[in-house]
Amino acid sequence: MSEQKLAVNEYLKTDSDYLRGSIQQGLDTQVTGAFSDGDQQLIKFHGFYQQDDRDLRLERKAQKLEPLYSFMLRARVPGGICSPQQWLAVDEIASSLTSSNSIRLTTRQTFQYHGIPKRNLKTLIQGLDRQALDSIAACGDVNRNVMCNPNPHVSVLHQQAYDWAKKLSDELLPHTAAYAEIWLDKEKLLSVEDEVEPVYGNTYLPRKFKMAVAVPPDNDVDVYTNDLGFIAVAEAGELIGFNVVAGGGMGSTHGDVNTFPRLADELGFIAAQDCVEFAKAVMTVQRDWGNRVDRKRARLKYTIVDHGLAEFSAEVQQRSGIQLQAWRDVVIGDRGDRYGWVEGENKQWHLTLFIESGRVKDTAQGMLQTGLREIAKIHQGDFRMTANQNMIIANVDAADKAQIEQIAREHGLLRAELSATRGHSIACVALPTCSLAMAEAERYFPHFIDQVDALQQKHGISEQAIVVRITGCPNGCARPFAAEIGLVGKAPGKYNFYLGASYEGTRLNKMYRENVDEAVILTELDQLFGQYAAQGLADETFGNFTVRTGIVNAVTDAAKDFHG
Ligand code: SRM
Ligand code: SF4
Repeated sequence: MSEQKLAVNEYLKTDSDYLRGSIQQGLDTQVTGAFSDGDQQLIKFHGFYQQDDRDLRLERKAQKLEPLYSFMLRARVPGGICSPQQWLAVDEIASSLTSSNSIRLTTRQTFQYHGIPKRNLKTLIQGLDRQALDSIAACGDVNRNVMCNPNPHVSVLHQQAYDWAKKLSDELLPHTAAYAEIWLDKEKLLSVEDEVEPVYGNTYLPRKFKMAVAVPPDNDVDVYTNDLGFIAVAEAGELIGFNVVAGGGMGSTHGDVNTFPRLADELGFIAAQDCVEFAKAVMTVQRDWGNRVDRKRARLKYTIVDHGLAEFSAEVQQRSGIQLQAWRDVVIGDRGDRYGWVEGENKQWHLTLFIESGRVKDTAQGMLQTGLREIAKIHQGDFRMTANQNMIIANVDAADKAQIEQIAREHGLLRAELSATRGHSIACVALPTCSLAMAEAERYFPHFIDQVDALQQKHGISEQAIVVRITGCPNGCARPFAAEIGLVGKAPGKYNFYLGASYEGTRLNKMYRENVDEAVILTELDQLFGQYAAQGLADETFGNFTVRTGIVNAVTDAAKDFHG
């Protein structure tokens, strides 16, 4: 059998001297705001992407100018927790070193900066480093930011789950000193021969790898959409172990039946102290078995589909020496955040703020960036970013509640009119920064949700939260294939329209209408909401209703069913 040629990125990784490439030379080059093509792949491992403002592309081209290159940098913040002091620094960096003047909370509990000129990258990374923050492995073919339920009202269990999420993140970091050398001016201490990557090797993983820790009944982290998920199992309020799921992912390509979103398979239960070794074994199986020829088929979900779950599971157990036990009963509930104040077991108070599409910015609608800054100046607890792009002001003393609430209110951080559906819905970044966007998402979200809210009101179903998710393309950054109503960008103003995922995130949706515009979507929703109001069963969610009544069929096997 003839050897298949590996994907270009595989050669780039092998030849990169453990992720150094010619990034330093690219940084020193003043004639262009860009990095070389090869380095554009390697900088992702350092946490940033080269972008250009797509709103300005044509104008720049007409003026015969190079695209206005800038960089998007994503920090690595396991479980989304940072201190007020860190937040103040994050905020100051956004104002002084980026042209977007904003901070973007992401669907994986961290933050991004947009519009960083090349000349500011090093200062920015050093600014983060001074606050013990970094961006290594926030992107690239490695284990990404590890998510963990941030709701601190179940403090003991949450803390235990978070501790493991943090450990998973720390233990699975790349070992290369490239980040420290290039960005933090650390001496090159090791020769390349000495610099080993015990888990990754010099070819790293075939593709990105994502992990999440869920604390039931909350499923805010959308655990089944991850490559590897740990669902906390507790006894008497203490963590005893995890149900493990593997092989989830959202990314797909329109019309390409070899690619599809998939929810993770349930593997079984392991003791809490085994989770790191188990994760390492899953990652090394993916490292060795994953597809290094076709990057579109390189995620763990395809490795599991191609080898079969039994073979995969046996290999992981054999490599780790950890025997999977029977799956424990857990109830998976809600994916939304709890807005407003909640008192924790620790007698501290926690305030969850809705941040539309995670965009922390001062606008005519609200001075969100200033508001969070003012809170950070007086807050004694911590900040927690959620997987729904929101922010929790956590661990507030009862005595400080009133002042924090007043600042939040004065700056538009507390929305009186927040509907149940808006509070459960998210959108990806898309235009103008995302080079892969085919349609608007973040900028379209407020208007679209206004229309959905109006239709829900019309049919008297406003109390029912419906999980709506919009993305500008089928890569699925806002996990749209796990939404009760999913819009996935196809072309400007046109979306594939999906229905039928479960409210809890345990069932994928299915395409209902292809390549349709807003008028069609709203006409359909008007009818569907009418049917739901008239025929929905007590406590029946909208997603379940669309499947029960046959409006869409449930997806039972993503590989076969998704493209319908
Ligand atoms: Fe994503 C690529 C933004 C979560 C699947 N994602 C991108 C890029 C970097 C575009 C690019 O490659 O040039 C986007 C940058 C836009 C911008 O201008 O900021 C981007 N992804 C995001 C964020 C910021 C969306 C958001 O609105 O919050 C999320 C950052 C998460 C983080 O903090 O790490 C984000 N991306 C996700 C998720 C959701 C999740 O992980 O829970 C997914 C689906 C789950 C999955 O991985 O399958 C996701 N992003 C992708 C993919 C498809 C991967 C695939 O397997 O096919 C791409 C494209 C790629 O990797 O080639 C992508
Ligand atoms: Fe960009 Fe597509 Fe991800 Fe949206 S889903 S941020 S358009 S890659």
